[in-house]
Amino acid sequence: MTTPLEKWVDEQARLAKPDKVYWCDGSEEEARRLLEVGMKEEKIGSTPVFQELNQESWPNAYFHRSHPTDVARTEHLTFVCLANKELVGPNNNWMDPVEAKQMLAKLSDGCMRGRTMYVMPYTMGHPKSPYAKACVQVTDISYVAVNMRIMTRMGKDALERIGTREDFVRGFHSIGDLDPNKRFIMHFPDDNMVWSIGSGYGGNALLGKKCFSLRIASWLGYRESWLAEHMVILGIEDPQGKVTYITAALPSACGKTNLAMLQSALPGYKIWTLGDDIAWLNIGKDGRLYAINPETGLFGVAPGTSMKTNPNMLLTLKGKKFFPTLFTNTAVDTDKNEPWWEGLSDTPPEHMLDWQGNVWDRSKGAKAAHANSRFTASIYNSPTLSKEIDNPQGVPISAIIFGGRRTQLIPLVMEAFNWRHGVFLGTRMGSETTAAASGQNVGALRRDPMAMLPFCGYNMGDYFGHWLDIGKKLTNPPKIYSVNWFRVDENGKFIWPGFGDNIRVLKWIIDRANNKVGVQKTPLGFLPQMKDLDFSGLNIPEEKLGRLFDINLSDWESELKDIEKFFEQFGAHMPAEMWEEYHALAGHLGKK
Ligand code: GTP
Ligand code: SPV
Ligand code: MN
Repeated sequence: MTTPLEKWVDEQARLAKPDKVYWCDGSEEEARRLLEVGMKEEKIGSTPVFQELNQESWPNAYFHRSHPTDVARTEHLTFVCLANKELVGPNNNWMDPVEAKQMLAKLSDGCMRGRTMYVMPYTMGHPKSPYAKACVQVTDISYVAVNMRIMTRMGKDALERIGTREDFVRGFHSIGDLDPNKRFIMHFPDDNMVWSIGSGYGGNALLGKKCFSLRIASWLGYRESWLAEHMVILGIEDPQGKVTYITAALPSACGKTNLAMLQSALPGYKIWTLGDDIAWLNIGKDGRLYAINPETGLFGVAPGTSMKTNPNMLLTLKGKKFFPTLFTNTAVDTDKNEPWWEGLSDTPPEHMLDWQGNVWDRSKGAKAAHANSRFTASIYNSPTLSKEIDNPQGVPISAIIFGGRRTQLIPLVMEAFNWRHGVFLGTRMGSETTAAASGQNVGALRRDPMAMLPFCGYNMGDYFGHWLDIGKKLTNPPKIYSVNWFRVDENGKFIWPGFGDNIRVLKWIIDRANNKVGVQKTPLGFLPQMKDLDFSGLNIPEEKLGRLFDINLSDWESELKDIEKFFEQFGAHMPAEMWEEYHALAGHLGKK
């Protein structure tokens, strides 16, 4: 008897017409074979898909260079297709699902000719977790298949979990001809399906990641009473050995991976890593919020990663437990056959190819690695891996952090008055844009509620309402905080040292969560009393640190206008409670 899974795969093969169909088992031996295929047979243009790097200095490392037009998520080509346009909201591009499927079927007809279709059964979440979801993705490039082995739990357990069920999540992926004009990343939440063609890059192609675990999963969570969030999950161990678990939502390229592996600048404190990008949050029987990381890998920003900023990440990249580690669009040191990116070392190597494969000429001043160049490494290689990583129930969360990249205005840290006010802090988040998405003016301020603007698979007004509903169901909710590592001084320099010193802020947060310290009440929220922040050993004048908490009323005037304009887009979908919070804040700041 043919199972629904086999039937679906067969339909995809009949449409895409690959030369071969290959079912992946997710094993190491298979990954080694696929890397060989990527080095010897498959190409992007004339470049082999993979290149082996120096196995002595960078064990298990392989390099991939993508098409130069295909180096980041493409939000303008990303669509959510529900029959009712109103449901997807102004935060998503919309196309009618029938029309979208017709268009995609035409583009996909024969798109895998001459190629292999890799079939990848996988789960997001531990296969034993009640919160995990069983999925399958097909793709026509070894790069995606090897990445998915690192990022998800692929193979037998997933096949068993799917069995003869119909409700598995379907992902169709083809690089097509990599023509940006024929590139679409389309979501069909009512069919549990993602259809992506024309891109081989990260969030566009590894469909278990943003496409399923956030856009489709947020929609599932809305209907099933849970949350799918763009959040890191970590445990903070204090000097007494007590571990407090928190999550933090920060927009793309704003510090999640760094936070997840932070090397504490305060003696006695230690960070345990559970996830660096996505958290699924469920309400436990005890009325607390529990987090699981649906992923198993770290697809992180390379530039800026070094032994100084993030030593645990570098140790993870050189870890040998789980094979392999991939580098995408970094530069390559041609003398040593090693990956390199800005920030890895103070002086760039003598001879390099830049991310496009051209000889790098330092006199031209251009960056050698792409600003959104990335590594893919298994979380199991992390020296800070939490022992709770495979706990099917997840970990209980004591605090939720919302943060953004704001050079002005937003204080270093602040606590919400209560859950509802905390949700408001999330909804009014803004961040200066980064290179993680293409086609944007990097550095421009955009509102990015809960760091989910590009990833919420339905109307964000309804999503805010959903957050409020979840709060009502939690008898023991986490406290909510806002943070900002990125405030600058008059010379445009970051005031806060960040990275390992962020533990000082986390310490205050867990001290609050454990009711050890008080606060000062301000119109914005609860701010720390300076005496409770451990700044010991920091070589920064008190006066300068104080500026991290300045409230500048005239800056807030334009901020409030911008928030109002943003909220208005959601019309009747915007919860009244959020407008009440808005007016309360405007009133406190003396604005209308
Ligand atoms: P995505 O993978 O795109 O979701 O990004 P992310 O949120 O995981 O960001 P990541 O930790 O990779 O950091 C992105 C950039 O921010 C890197 O260039 C880091 O060096 C920089 N960064 C991270 N933490 C800090 C910090 O505390 N202070 C400053 N100034 N920069 C930081
Ligand atoms: C992000 O942009 O938030 C990422 C990278 O984590 S991607 O997988 O491309 O979404
Ligand atoms: Mn991310």
